[in-house]
Formats: sequence, structure tokens, C-alpha cells
Amino acid sequence: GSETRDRHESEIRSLIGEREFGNYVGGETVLASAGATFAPEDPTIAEPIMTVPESDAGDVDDAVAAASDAFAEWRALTPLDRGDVLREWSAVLRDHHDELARLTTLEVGKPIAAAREDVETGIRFVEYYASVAAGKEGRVPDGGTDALAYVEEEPYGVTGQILPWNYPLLLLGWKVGAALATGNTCVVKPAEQTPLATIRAAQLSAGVLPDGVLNVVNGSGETGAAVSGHDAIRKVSFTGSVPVGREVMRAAADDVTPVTLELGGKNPFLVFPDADVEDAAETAAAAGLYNNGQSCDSGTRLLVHEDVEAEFLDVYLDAVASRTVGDPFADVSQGPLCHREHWESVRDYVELGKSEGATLLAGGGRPTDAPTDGYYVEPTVFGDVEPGMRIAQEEVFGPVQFVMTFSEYEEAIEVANGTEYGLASGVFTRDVARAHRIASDLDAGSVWVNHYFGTVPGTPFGGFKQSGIGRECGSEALDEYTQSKSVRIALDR
Ligand code: TXE
Repeated sequence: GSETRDRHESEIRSLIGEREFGNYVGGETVLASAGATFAPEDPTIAEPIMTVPESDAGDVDDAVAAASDAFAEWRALTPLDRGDVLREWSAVLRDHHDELARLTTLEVGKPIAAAREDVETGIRFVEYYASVAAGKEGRVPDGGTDALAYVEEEPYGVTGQILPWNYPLLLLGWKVGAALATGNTCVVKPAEQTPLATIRAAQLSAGVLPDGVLNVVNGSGETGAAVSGHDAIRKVSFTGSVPVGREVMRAAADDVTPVTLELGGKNPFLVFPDADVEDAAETAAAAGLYNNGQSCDSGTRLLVHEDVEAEFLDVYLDAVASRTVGDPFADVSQGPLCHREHWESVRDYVELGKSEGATLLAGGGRPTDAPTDGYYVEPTVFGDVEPGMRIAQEEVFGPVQFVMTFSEYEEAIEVANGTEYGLASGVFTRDVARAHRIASDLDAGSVWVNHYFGTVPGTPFGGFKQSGIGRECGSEALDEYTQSKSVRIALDR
């Protein structure tokens, strides 16, 4: 315990020190006008890291004004020139890779190796959009010989991005990468639990991105609501829970503002008897437990064919047991959960699972070898789960998976599709025909065959059903951040 505490206190001193972590508006770090603050916590030692301004609607107005002032100049650049500027920003972020990763570990509690992946992926998305934005050009449909018709793709103007706490910089990169590359300007509202790496990444744009192109306003849900309801924000992108997604959509509806919503998931992971069962079992553990299960695309519902259940469980439960839990600055598989309220909710779900009649196959408590202060939960696996149980339907968002068996293909599909979510899915089979058939039968925005977490910048990511609206990533995100204009010029007058 005390060794971890010393380590974290020294990280806080070196990462925070005298540095200011305020809002970032018009190219400057500023405090909230009312002087209100909140204190994000280090979940590993359950102590506040520092205070950050809590922004009110007036602060959001200031950020929107800065973004609005910056729009004309930013939009006037060609996509190629904007791409150069974004690449320059990504180079600065890369120079600060280590610092950004350590900030992420501090505020999210994720292992440093995973935090590095988070930062790297965010940077790669900025680079990806810097490269592909020039391809998002208009077109010239045949307007007949008497007229010239063409379609322009125009940015919305000021756009808002509301972020969750699970992958701060990855999500920053994929949202603002697409928004900025297409000529929009941004007002970003990070999660109140994890604002630090985001603020720092924005500060690192100073002198590279023109002032006001990228702004950050900090605060809780109220600040988020001031963004989603702002009448001068012309497009909103949100990642978070389903209930807040609905709120964001309602608030946006007042001004008929388009929204992209990337909400939760309760993702199935299917293992057929012809699969490489060992590979499937090891991948299954990572699918559910990576990032402590705090991923909207975590593979939490393991549906295993009864013929290979014993073989699967053997390898899978070993893989679960071999995961190390501890100080995320050390070489561990998982650190603490991100914040206290969430930790309590995950533990409540474990109790709920037991009270619903499910059986613990692994974990369920606090890891004995982890430091005593942080928000730790053991990797946890349930058996004897029925598809209708709440533990089988609701997103736990923690290191909690369950295993069910099936005998028929149709039954597997029915259970796999039997939730209100439809974000991601995994399938292990060596039968090519079955792989294609199930890819078509699953109600999910992503289907990963013989691996898991297969998102690359070029593939769209988003949900069916209540998992969301619209798509992040890929050229689809460029479509989300542009509006088409049809122009037709008469040539016969
Ligand atoms: O998310 P919230 P929370 C799921 C996951 C998790 C649960 C709750 O199941 O356990 O959501 O997490 C801002 N108007 N996911 O509470 O509340 C808020 O300040 C506008 C899935 O952290 O949805 C934060 O910046 N904004 C997920 C962001 O919304 C509002 C990622 C997300 O907060 C607002 C995270 C309002 N009325 C959680 N209220 C995923 N899809 O990956 C809050 N916010």
C-alpha cells in the first residue's frame, strides 16, 4: 500500500507540479468564470489529484465563441493544408507520449502499457484523418447538358464532443480528428473523472492549431448538457451511457442538431466446436477483461458450444486466474476501476448475479494481492446464467464475464441478439461459411471473427439498436461531420 502511495504521489508531483490544468479556450488555459472547481481522483490511492474548473453555461458560451471566431480561417484551408497542421499536432503529442500515458494511468487507473496504447491509438486517429480528409470531396452528378450540378461537402461549423472516462485520448483522437480534418472547430467536454490528459493534449496544440480551433471545457454532466443544448453548436458527438445518450439527443432536438451517439454494449462472444478452442479461450479472457472490462465493446457474454465447454473452461479459467491486479504503474494486467461510484456499481452487479442464482466460477471479491486503497475488483466469471437475468442483460462495465452453453446455431443467435444492445461481437469458428452466415445474422455494428477488438482507423465503429446512432471512425465519421450541398447552375440562359 504505502509503496504504491509513494509512487503515485511522486507521479502527481512530476506530472502536475506547477502546471495549470484549466479550460482551454481560444488557445489559452483559463479558469471557469465563477471560480467553481471539482477534483478528479487517482483511483489507485483514492485521493484527489488536483482541482479543475467546473464550467457553467457562460464558460461554454466563451468556448463556443472562440470556436466560432476560428471557424472561417480553419475552413478556408484546403483539406491537405489542414492535414499538415493536424500532423504537426500529432508530432507534438508523440513527443509527449510518455507524459500523456502517465497522466492517463493516473486518472483512469489503467496499466501504463494500456495507457500507452490509448495515447498511441488517439494519435494514429489524428494522423489517419489528417491523411484521408482530402478524399472527402464533393462530386459532379450528371445535370444534363443544360445545367451543371455538383455536390459540395461542407463542415457544420462549431461542433461539440462529450467524452467518457474509459479511453480519454483514444476517443479525443477519433472524434476531433474527424471533426477538425473536415474543417469544423471543436468544443470538447471531457469526463469529470478524467480531464487531465485531454487538457494537456489540447494545450499541446498551442501554436500549432490556430487559436480557438480546439477548445476544452471541464465539468460534470451539467457542463455536458450546456454543450449538447447549445444553439450555436451544430453537431454533437457523444460517447457514454444509454440514459445520458437519450438526454443528449433530447437536448439536441431543440435545435434539430444532429448527434452521433456511441453508447454501451453487452457483447456476445461465440465459440463453435470447430474453433481453435485454446485460442478462443485465451482471447475470450482478454475480450472481457482488457481495460478492466471498462470498454463499450468488451466481450462479456461467452456463448460456448456444449461439445467444447470443458476444454474451453480449462484454458479460459486459467487465463483469467493468471491475470495480475495491482498498481497500474507496475507490470500488471489490470489496475483499479476508474472511480468510486463505478466500483460500487460493479460490486453491486456481482452481488446481483449471485442473488439471481448465477454461480461464481472465478473471482467475485477484492483481489488479495492488490494494494488496499484503490478501487479493485477481481476478474470475475459467472456460470449458470439464464439469458433473461439482469446480469446477462445490463452493461456491468467491469471485469465480469459469464459463460453459457448452446447446442444449436439458431439458439446461439437468439441469445446473442437477445439484448437491447448491438455494438460488437466475436465469433470463433474455422468454418468459412458459418463465419459469413453469422456475420450476417448478428445484430451488431462490428463482428470480429477469430480475434477480438479488431477496430482499425478505416473501419466504422458504432451500434445497432440502443448501442447508438451514427458511426465513428472510417470515412463514415467524415460523413458525420459534413453536410452535403447540392448546387445546380443553368447553362442555357
Ligand atoms: O457515463 P455518463 P458514466 C456506460 C457504462 C458505465 C455507465 C455510466 O455502463 O457504467 O455508462 O458511466 C457527460 N448531458 N458507459 O456515468 O454519465 C459526463 O459528464 C450531457 C459506456 O461515466 O454517460 C461525461 O462526460 N452530458 C461508455 C459523459 O457524459 C452529460 C463509456 C459520459 O457520462 C450529461 C462510459 C448530460 N445530461 C460509460 N450527463 C461507452 N459507450 O464506451 C453526463 N454527461
